[in-house]
Amino acid sequence: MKNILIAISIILLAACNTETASSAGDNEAVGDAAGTAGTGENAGESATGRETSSEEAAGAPRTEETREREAPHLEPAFAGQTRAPIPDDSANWSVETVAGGLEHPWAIEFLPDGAMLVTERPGRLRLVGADGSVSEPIEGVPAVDNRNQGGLLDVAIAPDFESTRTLFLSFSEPHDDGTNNTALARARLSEDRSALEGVEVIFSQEPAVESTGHFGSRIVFEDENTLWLTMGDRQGHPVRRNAQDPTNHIGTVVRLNFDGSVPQDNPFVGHQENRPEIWSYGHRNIQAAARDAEGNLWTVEHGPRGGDELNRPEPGKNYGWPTISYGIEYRGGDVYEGRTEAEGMEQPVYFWDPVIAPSGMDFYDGDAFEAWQGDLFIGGLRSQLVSRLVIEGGRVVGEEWLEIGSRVRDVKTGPDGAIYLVTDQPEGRVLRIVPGGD
Ligand SMILES: [Ca+2]
Repeated sequence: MKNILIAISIILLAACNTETASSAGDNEAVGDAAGTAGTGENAGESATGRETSSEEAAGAPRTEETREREAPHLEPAFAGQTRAPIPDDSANWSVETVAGGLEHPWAIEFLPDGAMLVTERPGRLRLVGADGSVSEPIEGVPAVDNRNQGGLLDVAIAPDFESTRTLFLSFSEPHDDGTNNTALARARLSEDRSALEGVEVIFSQEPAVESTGHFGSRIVFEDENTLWLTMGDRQGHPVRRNAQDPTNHIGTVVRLNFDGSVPQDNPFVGHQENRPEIWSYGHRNIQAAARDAEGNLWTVEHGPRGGDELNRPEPGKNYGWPTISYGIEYRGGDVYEGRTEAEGMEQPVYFWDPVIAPSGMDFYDGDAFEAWQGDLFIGGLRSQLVSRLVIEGGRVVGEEWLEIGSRVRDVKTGPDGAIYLVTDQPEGRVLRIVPGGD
């Protein structure tokens, strides 16, 4: 009997591991409910099939999302907070493959000459030429904990890269005791671009915990001196409760000087207990972030089932997770009390129910698509699309879906005006959205 139970346990564990391994990105969405395979990811994977809604027939504005909500009992706080109408103006586009053979690429960044740096989540950084050539791994990347959602994550070159060759990497920092945390490293790319020099870890999220999920993490430059790093809640109860406690870095955005020191105008500088690195808190898992033309930080985080959200994080503010949220738990049921509003907690600018599983975004400022100027393009994992948001006056007034057909992990406007993507696959690719087609 005991042997049978052990055998069953092993089979169940193997099943869970398969789920985890085959859906590394989507565990951002499904992983809270290890063991409820099928409720989240598989249902979501078929998300691109759309039907004409009865509302459309009745003359309501057309929206891209027409499926039933996961949490219809949670009412939006204001009109237009979800399911914005499809914009009248758009552009014809098609997708080209630029490069392939990349293992779970996580981030793409352009160098001044048009070559690309691409991270692979298992722990490699490569150069991809404009001609699609893929380099050997660049030497000197810090060791990463690449279990599940962890690994080498974002890459960003400093504003003064041309003179300093400075770049930043975010990653899952491993420790001997099995814990890990999101971390930020600064390094210099060697002149021949084959190695990193002077690698220095300038920030480590505290505390380190035993988890392989919800690391965030995107790097966004505010200006020539400061940057934001987005993080996650480290997945699961009770650790996620820390997102409501700004005396630690769980579920926060931090703002740092380029050497990792704290800018003295950060909101909690001088506070007795709160961490001075924190810019905003109460976030679940921010895998998409970008700066708009006015210099504001925008983020999109993986929410619970039916609760992905867009925020414009402001200094010192609380974005609510997990006390308030749209959506429900992946295993079903309300998140704690099922509240969407509370005193002192910010509403999302926009939310998606069902989720798109967001990862990577950019404001478009290229020359190739006149109709898309200033719009926000957000990559979707389970939704396998890029969501184009038209934003006016701090609100989303339009949403269009560009269906890609692969899990989109990062989005970046290229020097040629095309929108570049990387796909989250064992044989991941660099794609680009170009004008033309239908
Ligand atoms: Ca929130």
